[in-house]
Amino acid sequence: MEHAKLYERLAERLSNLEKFPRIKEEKSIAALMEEHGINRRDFMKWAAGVTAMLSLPSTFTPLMAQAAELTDRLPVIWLHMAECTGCSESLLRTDAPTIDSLIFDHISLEYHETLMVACGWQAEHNLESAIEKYKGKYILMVEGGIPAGSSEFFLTVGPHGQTGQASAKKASESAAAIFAIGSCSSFGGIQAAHPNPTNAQPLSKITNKPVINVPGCPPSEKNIVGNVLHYILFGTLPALDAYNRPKWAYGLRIHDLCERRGHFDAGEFVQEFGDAGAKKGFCLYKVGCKGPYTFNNCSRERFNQHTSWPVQAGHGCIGCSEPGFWDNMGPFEEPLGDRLYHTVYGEGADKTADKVGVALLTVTAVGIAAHAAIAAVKGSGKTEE
Ligand code: FSX
Ligand code: SF4
Ligand code: F3S
Repeated sequence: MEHAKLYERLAERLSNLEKFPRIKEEKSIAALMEEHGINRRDFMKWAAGVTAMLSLPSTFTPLMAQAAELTDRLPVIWLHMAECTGCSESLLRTDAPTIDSLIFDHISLEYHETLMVACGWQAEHNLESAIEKYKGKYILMVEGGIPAGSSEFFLTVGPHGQTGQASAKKASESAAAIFAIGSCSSFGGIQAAHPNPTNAQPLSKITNKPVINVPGCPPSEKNIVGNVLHYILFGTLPALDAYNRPKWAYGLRIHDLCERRGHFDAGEFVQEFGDAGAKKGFCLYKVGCKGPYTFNNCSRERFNQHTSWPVQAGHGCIGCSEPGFWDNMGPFEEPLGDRLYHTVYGEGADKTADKVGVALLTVTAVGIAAHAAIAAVKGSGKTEE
């Protein structure tokens, strides 16, 4: 769609949304930001960043700002299954509130076990009434793998002892959009790692409705909030890859935009942690970096307001946004070597990248082969742009 037409369509959607009553009585996002010393200029700068992250033209920045302001029209139900709560922490655990975390405050969060005051019967009642009240309108976010029984280990939630599986299934039925937040909910995660004692499953195996996966252990706050804003703006599913991950966030490999990539291409590797190469910021492939096999935007967006990310901190990517990474990507501090790893776009591309890292080809050959790998990845994507 042409940009002008798309702009018009999105502007119309937002102005319709604006007519809906605010669900929360609390302060506007502008007032919230002012209270935390964030001025309009910072807010617009942030909106421009999110616009670029979602691969939209910069002229869409005012729409993005408006979408953020309208997050209080959106009821959200957030369920916890089997996990470490790292996904929620990713968004909330900041020393100074970021705009992303303030947006999360602003959203009408109808149910979130970590954040809400209610407990026991009251909490269960809140969940039931939110599902009923906002039928067909709420966004469901599920964090955690879902133990699906068939062994003596399973998950129950609340005083009625409802299984997590039943609770996730029920909440999915009336949701307007469903996000699996984190690798546990997207792919099963640590619970589903061998031998998977609770028969933990991804959310997509529990419901028949479409699930947008937002993996990462945890996913960055940017990817969580970006998905909410995308939904407010478009009201439709984003373009997804074969693992139902939004392409705007998971379309490229970590390796493609890594700041150490020049060293990979030049054959300059850290041989062991703390050596001279590590001090010079060389490539971490030989100490286990799985960036060549991992689709995520960490190397571009980083974490904590663009402060840092695993590779910048000196440890390789462990592939935390890939299906089954606990079983497939280990040992985390050793290269995968010659093992073929079946990625989203087929093993061919990764086979090439893998061989490149292991064989330490000449600089030119490395460059060519790596670019061939990227081209192969791009050329064989099987979903629409
Ligand atoms: Fe933890 Fe969330 Fe990992 Fe899982 O993040 S950070 S174990 S993806 O479900 O809490
Ligand atoms: Fe960066 Fe890892 Fe790729 Fe090296 S192997 S360039 S550290 S992503
Ligand atoms: Fe995970 Fe790798 Fe990013 S380990 S956080 S996908 S750098």
